[in-house]
Amino acid sequence: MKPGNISAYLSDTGISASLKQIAEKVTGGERISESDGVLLFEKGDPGFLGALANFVREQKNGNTTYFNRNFHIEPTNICVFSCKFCSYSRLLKHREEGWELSEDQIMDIVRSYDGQPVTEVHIVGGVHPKMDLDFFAGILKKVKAHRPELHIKGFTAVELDYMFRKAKTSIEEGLGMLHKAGLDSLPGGGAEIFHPEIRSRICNDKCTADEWLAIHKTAHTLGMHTNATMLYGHIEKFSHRIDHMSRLRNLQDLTEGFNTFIPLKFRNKDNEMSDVPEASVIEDLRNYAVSRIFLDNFPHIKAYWPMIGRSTAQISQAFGVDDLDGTIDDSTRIYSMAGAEEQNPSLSTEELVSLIQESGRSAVERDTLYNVVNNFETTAPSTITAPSR
Ligand code: V47
Ligand code: SF4
Repeated sequence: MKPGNISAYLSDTGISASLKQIAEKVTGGERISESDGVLLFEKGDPGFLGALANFVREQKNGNTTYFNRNFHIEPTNICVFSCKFCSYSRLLKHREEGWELSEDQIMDIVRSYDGQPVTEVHIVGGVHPKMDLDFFAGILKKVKAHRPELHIKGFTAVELDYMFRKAKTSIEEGLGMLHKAGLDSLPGGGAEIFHPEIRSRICNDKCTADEWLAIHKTAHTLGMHTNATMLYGHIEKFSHRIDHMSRLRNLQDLTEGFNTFIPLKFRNKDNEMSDVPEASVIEDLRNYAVSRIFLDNFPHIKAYWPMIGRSTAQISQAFGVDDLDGTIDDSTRIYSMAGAEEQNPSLSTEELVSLIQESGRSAVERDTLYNVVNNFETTAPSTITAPSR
């Protein structure tokens, strides 16, 4: 499915003057303001937002949708923090359901992918009081010694902030040490919603927005690429989402170190925010679209398919998304435990390629830094284009 053409909207007299002005800015290559971003959320219907986001997407990434072959390691779900949206952390409650992997167990997981054409391992988990900087530096060295070409994307800024404080080291020193040990890039987790009005209510005890941003800025300075996430669809307002993206856009202007923005849909199963209803699929799509339009300096927007499910992942490609993450196994328990769409997320490369091609896009396998690993020719019989207005 492809959205309608934005020029049809621009010549349509039925559309509000303010939305038309924003569309003209975007098609003219001009950056939109924070108030424009809020207005898009408030007034933009899905068809209009999809058409405008698709214009940006195709300018940046053409018809390509990327994926990669990766696997996940979650060293522990024991966590010293108590984010209200988290269904995963087990420190105070249900400690018996917690897991803590030893170095050997982690290396067993790495070895279990020997001979498989994976290019990346994503290491992320809870913040365990005893898994410290030295423990993780040792693991990074072992993984690199075992499989030097495997890209290690690991540790959210929240995990790193805690590790560095415990080790009484600066961000520069701590990150420098992990980078030297084998850490190649940082995932985007822990960002949640930066604005203190919301952050104080959903994750009061972990690192602040400024601390999160400082860690990513330092990583960029060290030459590492990173991602950024936003946990949306709970108690935040549209203005908080735009504030979040604006802080990221400002840092990206300085460093150009972010690769990908990943909106993460809040799931409400078994957590302290279970009374908060989840966003609709339409809202998910509108959110992808506004992210693509607002973050004009982010190369990629990723839909994390295990969270939103395969169908929404397909449609998201018409709303600004150009990356569907990886062909991964069922090891990402942070989502399945929160009620994600895919309870056993596993897609073969062939399945992911067809999922992309059925959407009328060209599937490209990438490595973590978006170098092309494999280009799959489009074999989809037809592209279904939504009728122009
Ligand atoms: O920061 C926790 C989220 C994140 C819930 O960089 C929840 O490629 C929804 O960092 N509902 C960690 N989300 C995951 C992460 C990530 C994921 C995919 C790709 C990348 C990347 C990074 O998981 C946390 C938090 O925002 N999360 N609980 C929940 N109930
Ligand atoms: Fe810990 Fe992360 Fe869960 Fe927060 S979201 S409680 S930091 S595991």
